[in-house]
Amino acid sequence: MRTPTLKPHLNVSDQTNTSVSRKKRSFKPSAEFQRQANLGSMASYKKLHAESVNSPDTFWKRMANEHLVWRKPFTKVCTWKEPHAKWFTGGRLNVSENCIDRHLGTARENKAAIIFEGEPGDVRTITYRQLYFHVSRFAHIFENMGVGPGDRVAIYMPMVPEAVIAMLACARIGAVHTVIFGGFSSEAIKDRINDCKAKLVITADGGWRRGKVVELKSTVDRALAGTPSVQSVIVLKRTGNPVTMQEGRDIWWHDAWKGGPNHHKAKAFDSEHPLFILYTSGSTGKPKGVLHTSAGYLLGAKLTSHYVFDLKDTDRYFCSADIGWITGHSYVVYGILSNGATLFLYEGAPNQPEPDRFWEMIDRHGLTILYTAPTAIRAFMRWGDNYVLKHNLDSLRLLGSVGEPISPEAWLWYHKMIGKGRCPIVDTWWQTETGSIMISPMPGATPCVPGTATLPFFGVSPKFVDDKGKEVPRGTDGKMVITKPWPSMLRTLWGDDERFKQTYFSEFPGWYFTGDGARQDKDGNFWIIGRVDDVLNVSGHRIGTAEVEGALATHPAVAEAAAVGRPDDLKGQALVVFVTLKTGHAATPELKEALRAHVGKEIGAIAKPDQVRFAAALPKTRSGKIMRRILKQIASGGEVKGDTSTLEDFSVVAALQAED
Ligand code: 7RM
Repeated sequence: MRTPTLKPHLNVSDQTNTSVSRKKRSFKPSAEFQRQANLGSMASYKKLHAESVNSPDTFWKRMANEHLVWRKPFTKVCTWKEPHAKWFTGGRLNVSENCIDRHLGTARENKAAIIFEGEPGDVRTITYRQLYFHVSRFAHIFENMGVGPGDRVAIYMPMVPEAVIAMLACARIGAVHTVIFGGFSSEAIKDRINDCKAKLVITADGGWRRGKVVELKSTVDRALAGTPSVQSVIVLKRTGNPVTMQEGRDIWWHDAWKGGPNHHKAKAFDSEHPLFILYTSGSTGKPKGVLHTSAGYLLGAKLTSHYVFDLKDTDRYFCSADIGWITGHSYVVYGILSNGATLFLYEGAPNQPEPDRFWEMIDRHGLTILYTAPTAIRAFMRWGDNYVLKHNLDSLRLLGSVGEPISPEAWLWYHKMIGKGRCPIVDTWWQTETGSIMISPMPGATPCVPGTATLPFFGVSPKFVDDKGKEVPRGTDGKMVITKPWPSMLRTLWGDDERFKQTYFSEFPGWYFTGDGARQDKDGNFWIIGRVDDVLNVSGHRIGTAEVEGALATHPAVAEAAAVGRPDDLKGQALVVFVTLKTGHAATPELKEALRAHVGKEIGAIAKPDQVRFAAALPKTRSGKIMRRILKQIASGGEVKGDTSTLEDFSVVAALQAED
């Protein structure tokens, strides 16, 4: 399947063409930051990057030996038979041991691995030693339940330490976790569990979000009505809200916990042993199960955390992403704990009880690094500077951004208001599929220019091409491809290798296609523009328009639906759906609300359309394809421009513009 041509897509989410970015302000790392940095000069960056792309085997061999704990050394660095990569063949290790046991017997043993704060204000600290004990117990519990290497375990949890413990316990016994974001509906859970045939589900009675309990167990119960593979459910008591426990299937976390052994000898697994499946949106209705394996993934997460976050033993690192997303996998769990830093984990919303929650926590816990998303930064800006100014943010030394392009305005606000002009900002570009950060400044080396993710990480070699795969000149927008395999790249899509090839390696044979449009400026900096496929980025969440359309199509009133994005100040993109109704259904405001609720039920609240527009007909080509490009322009309130010659009936467009 070819993605549509570039042009019409690129202008939609282009937040980089602002007056500020034209000024080309550059922020060099301070001498003070450079002195203490894990990588302290452009010369060292250039040297290592050159080595990583020119002699990848030498580079990755050294990095894998320096950064990972091996039980059995690998014999071959990389085997690349497009599109399948194998890294560190012959090697064996245990990912959980690399995140926990390696720190035991060192000065890190009794330091905080996790400082947790619940939304209601409860605080708990878990040392590396204690984390070892918790994970060991659950590794035994899972094994006793009949879960073994390669078995799938679904995790549907709030942001609490037990979620991290569950992930690490899976890794410890070689089980494959699939974390499902707590905002997904029972339908979405069911589809994911059935796709990977999970045996065990780990959930909670609920979690706290904006002062309310998010029910998780009841949502799981509805999903499990249609998931024959699930044998057991472990339920953490978090909120104390009543839940139904099904005899013989469900067991409380604290009951399972009682009397188990405190030590678990981790077995070593092959470098390519599957570590997790993470479902993500693509351009068709069915979510893709991105598969990551052990050694390469862990090395990517570990190394980028070391260099990009400049992680130190003394850091108290806060990432606001949920563990249900790839950011939560790589930069809440694996990259941070494998480096032995202290992870700060927060359960709830940034504006609970007041919009200064993050700043208050940073001050109280003395947090040193904050990694968050542009959509959150835009919300902070909107809530007002006073919430920030009330608190002392002196402990912060580094800031990060991920998930969508950060506008120069938001960058400058983040830099001045939160970083007090003192903290470097790492704007990190990467994807669920890439496993770890691919383009980002090195905070002690790279001059930052607001709006650009700057330069590629080690081993990353991007190119920009036109629709035919021909490289475009510097400064020109192109589709971004990655030309060489890297250790943390996805290995396949679970159960659908064909789709894996089709999605990532068919458009430009030989290269991995990112799905993003981008350009490189004359200084070599990379400006990411946004998706060129039918994937939206709503508040940093990936949503496939086809998924939303598929959900709407199952509503009895809907004849046809088309979902598009429209630029939105707060969310980056807002989701607008155009719907034609079956005869006998009236276009009422109540039906609009019902359709929004229906999408919420089918996918989850994050996919609820911001706007539902009824239409008598949708603009189509003569061959019957919906022309989303035109709908996008209408949704954005703009003129309908560009080629409309393939449009079957122009009056449809006029009618759409007149409506709503
Ligand atoms: C980590 C993550 C991936 C998509 C990606 C981009 C967009 C992510 C940035 C960005 C501009 C960034 N994984 N994206 N980071 N765009 N600058 N720093 O977000 O799989 O959920 O999304 O997100 O379009 O393709 S993801």
